[in-house]
Amino acid sequence: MKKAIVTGITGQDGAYLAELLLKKGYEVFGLKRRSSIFNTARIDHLFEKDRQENSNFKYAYSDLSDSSNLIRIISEFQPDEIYNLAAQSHVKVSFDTPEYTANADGIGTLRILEAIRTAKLVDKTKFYQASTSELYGKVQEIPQKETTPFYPRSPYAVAKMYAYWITVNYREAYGMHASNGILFNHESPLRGETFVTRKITRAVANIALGFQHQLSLGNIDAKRDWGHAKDYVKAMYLMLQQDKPDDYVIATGITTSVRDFVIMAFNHIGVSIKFEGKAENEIGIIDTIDFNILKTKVENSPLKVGQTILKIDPFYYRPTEVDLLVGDATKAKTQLNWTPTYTLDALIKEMVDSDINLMKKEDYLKKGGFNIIPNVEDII
Ligand code: NAP
Ligand code: G4F
Repeated sequence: MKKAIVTGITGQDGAYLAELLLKKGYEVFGLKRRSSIFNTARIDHLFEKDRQENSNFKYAYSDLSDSSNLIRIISEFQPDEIYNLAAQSHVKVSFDTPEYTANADGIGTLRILEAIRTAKLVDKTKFYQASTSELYGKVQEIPQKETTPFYPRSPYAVAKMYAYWITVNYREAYGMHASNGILFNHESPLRGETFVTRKITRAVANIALGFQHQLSLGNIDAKRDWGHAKDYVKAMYLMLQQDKPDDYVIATGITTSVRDFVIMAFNHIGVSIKFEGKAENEIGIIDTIDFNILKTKVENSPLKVGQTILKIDPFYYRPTEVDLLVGDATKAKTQLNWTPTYTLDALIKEMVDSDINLMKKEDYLKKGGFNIIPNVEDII
């Protein structure tokens, strides 16, 4: 039985990857950090299975700032594979917490690589680093591929740049099986609520139900290449099954603006939007409503034509923005036989439907609508 350590187990990708590896018969050791509130909602179903069926899912407390903890865990568990998914992953937050972000996202990767060396596991343990399309930042080429020069535009991206190169360096210096997945944005019903896609799909649900009046966003003209996290964790796994380590872009090859994401998400409930005004004064207004569609999603919705449901709030602007990302995943297609299976339309449908179901639950109202994650029994 293969053994894998997954850092960032409580995050979106940690949850999907753990489920995938368990299905493939791995023993999975998830690393989670201590929190003052429960932070395991995305993986609680795996704990339940563990208790009921004595399955192969275990976890330990850990933090990427704690070298001795990482050395102890890696030495004791002797993993075949380590997937380093833990990170302060929010780009805007990294401008407020640049030093912490550098420590966790940059030096944290070094700590794991050094722990592998200290535990004398260089020849045994394969390493995956969660690299990012944010490395391309102010893009030097369209679309972006493995050979496109990096131009990071945030403390997050700069920290991830260190992590990328230290992974390459340990591969070249010590012969480690260490690979970078340069993943473009990937989303799901489990996506953190402060990333723009989930913020939008939650707002669509809440606005349709009358729990929220307006959605406030920042730069709606930014463009992203959005895929589904389920597809992207498969690529992580495939990278570590190769004879040789390497770096791969994982993307759909299609780019869409935040504005169009909003339009598509509201269209899914039968609402079309028109935009008025410019820049910070721009607003989104309900233009038409197809009540036949809306009724199938939310009965007795209070939505009305002419209602303003979107406004721009400069609070969400970033000091330096990444305007456009679109990836070329030809290498992954050719060498890993990886292709995305979700269209953006299907992704949005799944996220909006999931959030409508979530918001309808009594629990949601009781808890004020925060910190609730879809209870997805079988997420892969
Ligand atoms: P996420 O949902 O934000 O999850 C991040 C995980 O890291 C959470 O489990 C979090 O714990 C944990 N974490 C944060 N700081 C930590 C620390 N100092 N020590 C230990 N654990 C820590 O992110 P994701 O979307 O799953 O992304 C997974 C990885 O891929 C991240 O490294 C991200 O930067 C990278 N990435 C993501 C995307 C994307 O579009 N999703 C694209 C490219 C790369 P808590 O649950 O306690 O917060
Ligand atoms: O959803 P976002 O916060 O994702 P961003 O910045 O692209 O980063 C995500 O993807 C990266 C891969 O490229 C990961 F490495 C990273 O960890 C994270 O998962 O923002 C997307 C776009 C940005 O241009 C942002 O300015 O949406 C724009 N945006 C507009 N209004 C907003 C908002 N973003 C957020 N979070 N909130 C807004 O209200």
